[in-house]
Amino acid sequence: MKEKKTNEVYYEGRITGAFGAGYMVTTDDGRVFRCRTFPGTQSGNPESSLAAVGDQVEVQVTLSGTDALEGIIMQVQPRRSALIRKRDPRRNRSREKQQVIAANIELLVPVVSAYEPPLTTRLIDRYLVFAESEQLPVLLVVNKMDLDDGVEVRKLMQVYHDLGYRICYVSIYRQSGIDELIEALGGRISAFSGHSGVGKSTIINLLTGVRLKTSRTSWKSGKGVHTTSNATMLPLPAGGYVIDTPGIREFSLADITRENLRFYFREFLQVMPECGFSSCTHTVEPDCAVKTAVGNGVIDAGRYESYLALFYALEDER
Ligand SMILES: Nc1nc2c(ncn2[C@@H]2O[C@H](COP(=O)(O)OP(=O)(O)OP(=O)(O)O)[C@@H](O)[C@H]2O)c(=O)[nH]1
Ligand SMILES: [Mg+2]
Ligand SMILES: [Zn+2]
Repeated sequence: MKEKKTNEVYYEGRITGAFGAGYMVTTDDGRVFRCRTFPGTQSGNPESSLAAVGDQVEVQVTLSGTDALEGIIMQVQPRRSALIRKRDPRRNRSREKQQVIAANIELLVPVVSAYEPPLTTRLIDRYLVFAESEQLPVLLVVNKMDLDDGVEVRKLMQVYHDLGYRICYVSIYRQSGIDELIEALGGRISAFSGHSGVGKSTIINLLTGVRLKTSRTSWKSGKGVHTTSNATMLPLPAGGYVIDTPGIREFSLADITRENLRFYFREFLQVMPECGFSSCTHTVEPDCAVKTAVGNGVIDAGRYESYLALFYALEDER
């Protein structure tokens, strides 16, 4: 019997896939390892998921003659940003409060569709609040423009355009708006998120040439059945990555309170100083400049309704 000579090698890499208990780690020079965590894995993010797609990690690989494909995650670096889903306390077997869906993303891409499922601005506002609170750039994508003449949808989206958010209108069926989308992603690490059935996986398949599972009917069940169940990070031909996240129904606004919510509606910032009370919540107070601006049409009424809905919901989310 030949004596095996083993030696340990360490690599820096990024988690590019999460599958049950295992992770795929891709190093900067393109090596790919199947990895797992172990009780001694050092976390830079206590109280949160130990490892998630997008995490920067150090892995230990034991070389034993042939090229090794498996490794152990020794250390997870602190996250610069995180998309989080709140745990269902009834199903939460681990003690972590927050489940990280994707880490270190540089661009949040909320995807909506013109129809099927119908476009709801309330969800867009929720994403925007999250992005503003994390100081994360946003790109809004409206898919399935083939199902609409575009007039109504563009009218609904005009408010976001006026607020300075970039919007890409695409149709995968017609292959329209794709070049503009690729340009807008700009080599960054982007997280696509949105209701089930809006076409996230279909868009990502087209951008990356990878075949993610898509579904014809998932949104119709209305039960949050998602075709995509694990976050996957895929390289874009022109640089950067896209993360296909499961359609997020309960997007956690963990760091947002009734007190700071007002700062995440960017159009409130200019008028807020004119409110009668410096601590004005823009809900029931008299002499409120935000409410006046809504009355004048300076602030969009739908946006203000989203503010109120979030304001009153925040208490319950704690
Ligand atoms: N009409 C039309 N349908 C589209 C377009 N893009 C995607 N679809 C369809 O929309 C359905 C859902 O697409 P998916 O890519 O699975 O949606 P998803 O957002 O990934 O859904 P989950 O993984 O469940 O979150 C599929 O039947 C697609 O073929 C489009 O541009 N136009
Ligand atoms: Mg999908
Ligand atoms: Zn006010």
